[in-house]
Amino acid sequence: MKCVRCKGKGIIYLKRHNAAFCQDCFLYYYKNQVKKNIKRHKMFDKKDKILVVISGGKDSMALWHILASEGYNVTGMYINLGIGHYSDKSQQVVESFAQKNGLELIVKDIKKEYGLDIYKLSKLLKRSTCSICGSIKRYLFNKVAYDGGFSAVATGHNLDDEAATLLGNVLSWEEGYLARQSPVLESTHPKLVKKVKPLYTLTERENLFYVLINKIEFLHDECPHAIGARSILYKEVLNRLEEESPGTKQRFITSFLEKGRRHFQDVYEKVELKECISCGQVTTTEICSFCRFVQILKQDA
Ligand code: Q46
Ligand code: ZN
Repeated sequence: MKCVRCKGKGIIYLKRHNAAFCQDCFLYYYKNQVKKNIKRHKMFDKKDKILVVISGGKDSMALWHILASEGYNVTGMYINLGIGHYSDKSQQVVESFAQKNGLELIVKDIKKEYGLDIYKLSKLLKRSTCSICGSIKRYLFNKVAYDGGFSAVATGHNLDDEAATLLGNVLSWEEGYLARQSPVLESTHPKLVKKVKPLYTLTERENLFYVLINKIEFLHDECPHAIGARSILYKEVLNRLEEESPGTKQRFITSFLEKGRRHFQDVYEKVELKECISCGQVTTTEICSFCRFVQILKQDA
């Protein structure tokens, strides 16, 4: 196996590109992909202040590392969601990386700061912990970014995540979600900050390789609530397709972005946005779900 770029010894083979790379050329390829994605979708530039959402897993750690090493103005944001050992361990990993590399980090603790408990809320509202958790995270990403004057919120979503989400949304024709699925979600309200996914063309395996080569510490464990999630089944199905027909995931995403997504555009634009009467953040209801969660738990105490 020879490296396609320098003809040295290849150490990683990327089936969908039918290409092998040595360590240095893999890093070159990886960096190039990220740079291209940022440029192609006009995500941000060096003058912009970027809030990078960090969970402590390989994808977000890779994103934080590459953006910082490429000289972007990045600040990490970690949310402690009160998920026992998983949250404590991931916070440690993230804080130690920030400290060792002299990177800015904002930490939010939903229990300590807002009295929120995703388990209590899930019981009281009869909703899954993931749906409660997702609402809280989305709210805080945007609020912290807006209050701090950031130009964009960057997340570590990879090609496997994006293809699995797309498959799930297509299977049930979730028009609203299909309209929102994009590597760049432009702001549609002055208080909504743009969302970007610079790693959307890179796979989980490539991100893992990147963190291993760069000796970046990361949390190997997944959130315990991710186990058994439907998205894992979709990933397995897509992996099977990818095995048989390399490039399936990338084609699925790129053709959707080029040809499919525009058909759902009006669904996205038609959503009526308001400002929460309690906190002023953007919502589709009178009071946003975050403020409702805080109220519900106060009443229950
Ligand atoms: S939503 Fe669900 Fe994640 Fe929250 S509870 Fe864990 S798995 S962290 S991406
Ligand atoms: Zn609110």
